[in-house]
Amino acid sequence: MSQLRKDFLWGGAVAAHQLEGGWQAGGKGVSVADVMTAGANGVERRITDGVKPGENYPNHEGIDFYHQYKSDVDLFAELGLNCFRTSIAWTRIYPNGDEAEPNEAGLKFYDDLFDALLAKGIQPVITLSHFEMPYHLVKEYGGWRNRKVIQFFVNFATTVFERYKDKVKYWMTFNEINNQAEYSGSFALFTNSGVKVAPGENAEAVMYQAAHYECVASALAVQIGHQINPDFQIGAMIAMVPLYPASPDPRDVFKAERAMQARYWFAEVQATGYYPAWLTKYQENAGFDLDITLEDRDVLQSGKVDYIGFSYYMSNTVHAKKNEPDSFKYEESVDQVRNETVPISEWGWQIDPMGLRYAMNWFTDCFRLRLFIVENGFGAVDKLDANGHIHDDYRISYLRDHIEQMKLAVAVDGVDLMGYTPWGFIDLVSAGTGQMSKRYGMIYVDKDDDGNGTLARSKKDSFYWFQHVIATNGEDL
Ligand code: P53
Repeated sequence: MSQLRKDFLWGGAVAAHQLEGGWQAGGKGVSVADVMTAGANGVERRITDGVKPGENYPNHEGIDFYHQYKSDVDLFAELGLNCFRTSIAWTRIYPNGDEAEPNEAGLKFYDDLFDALLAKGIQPVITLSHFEMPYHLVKEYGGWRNRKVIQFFVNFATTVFERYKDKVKYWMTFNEINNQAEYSGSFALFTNSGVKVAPGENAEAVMYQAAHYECVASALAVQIGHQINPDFQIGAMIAMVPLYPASPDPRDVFKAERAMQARYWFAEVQATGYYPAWLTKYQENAGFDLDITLEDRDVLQSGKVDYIGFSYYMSNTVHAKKNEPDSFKYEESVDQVRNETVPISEWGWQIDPMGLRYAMNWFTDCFRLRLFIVENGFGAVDKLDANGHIHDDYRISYLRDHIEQMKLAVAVDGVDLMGYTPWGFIDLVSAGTGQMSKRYGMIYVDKDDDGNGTLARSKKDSFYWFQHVIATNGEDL
């Protein structure tokens, strides 16, 4: 007897901008992902001021899923998936974001994709906003720092809820809405919120404002979605990176507590409808002038999410500074230290399978909601053997170790888990670096970091391994 539920959702996860390509096909508008160049390991992607000639924008072609989805869906079916997590590119539906009417060609694309999936018994699981908002909303409105963007998002959400109400049951509002807790760099604020911080501006205050509008927009979408179809399950989507104290020193322990609060209040607002007390106090003490109205607070209360979707790749460790302020303010870029008890990937991500069990327990303790692991995986360089095959035992062992911990959380700790969709199960463009060579896939895609390659698909060893895992409902790892 499997320890996992009979209707467990076994899938794979991707995002529109990282695999579709076709960046101008069918009237699609320019998204924030379309103005991000390719970086490298340790080299940040640049955000250009619009699309510039001569730059390498890896998302423009992605892996050409826009044109190849039919044969890809056949492969997904062969793998045995019963669900497929992707996002709807906002710019296919509303190319600029502020139009009155949606773009029919974009709507039709997702009709065709969802039909192809459903014909194979694969349910779509849809993220509304996954790092791909219309660039026009950045230029004209300043991204999510502007309250007007709430209405544009609600229009988009309403359009796709109505259109796909009989094809999609599982939704999420904002992908990894909490990445922007790291507000000191340009990446997370831009990908989450289409926000560029001007010189002299307080990035932290801007982040709290943008994230607040997103939480309001998310709550409105939850309300509207439930009116359109009461069977909809609409979740939050949180990047879960547990933060451990570097030592038993009470200052480190409290630092870790504050760090967890700072990274996960987004989940609290979406799950409970309330801002946590520490944050309201912190914002007050910092003197941030935030537009958070009483009406907004009502909206948050009436649009609570049905489940917590989350990604899990790694854990991190934090320590208190020598002169820690009373607030114990968490600064992601300076407060982390290397945890020597766990190994790291080539990209410096700390590999910690047990952290997944910890995270599942933590979420359950806090919110009493069902959980859905909607991303997990190992980014690694794959090498073809003489016959062109990839023997990715390192990926299999990463996934096996995490699934084992996931099963313990269910069987021993009683966590209510809906499903598991490993990230990038078909190779795609990395969000963080724009590389192809940081691969997560069980399906290999022949394309390199410079954009060369045939785009041909082939199965890695992990494909056959995961196929068997699904067939046994996770019993045989
Ligand atoms: P890449 C940072 C930390 C954890 C997850 O990431 C993250 C990020 C952003 O880089 O992003 C999620 O491609 C995200 C996906 C992304 C995936 O994790 O940088 O939801 O879009 O591709 C893996 O290796």
